[in-house]
Amino acid sequence: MKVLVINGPNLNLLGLREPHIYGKNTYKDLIEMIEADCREHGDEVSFFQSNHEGAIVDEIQAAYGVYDGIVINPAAYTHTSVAILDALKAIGLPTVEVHISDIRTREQFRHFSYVSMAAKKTIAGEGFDGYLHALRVLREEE
Ligand code: CA2
Repeated sequence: MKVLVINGPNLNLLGLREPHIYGKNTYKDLIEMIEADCREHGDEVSFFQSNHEGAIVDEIQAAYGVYDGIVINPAAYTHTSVAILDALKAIGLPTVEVHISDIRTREQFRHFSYVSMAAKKTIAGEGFDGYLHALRVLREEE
């Protein structure tokens, strides 16, 4: 499987702030964990992180015909971005949404996700392991 892992705004700061919510491991640790898992399963993985909504839309559009699936943590854009939702719907690739924290038990404004309308599954509250869970869901699709 060829998979693209997209992370949205501020996730490059993982491990540097708010460890009580997002853990103490860094974005680099996250990538290394996913790379090791993909190596083990013979999957090809690419990563994209951006703080810019349009850049994420561009990356999703460019994924069409290149990848078999997408794992996305849209971060704050989860709760605001019809543009990311539309891009995911437009390309139609199997997509799994991941949140490190449990957005269902946090502030009310985090309970709603636009992106979930384009995702075959939403995984929340499993920490970094949620990304590995998402990869398992995509593999089941194959
Ligand atoms: O739980 C998640 O993964 C979120 O997608 C993270 C977003 C938040 O807006 C969503 O509601 C839930 C925030 C990412 C910010 O990441 C930081 C990492 C370290 C320090 C500060 C922020």
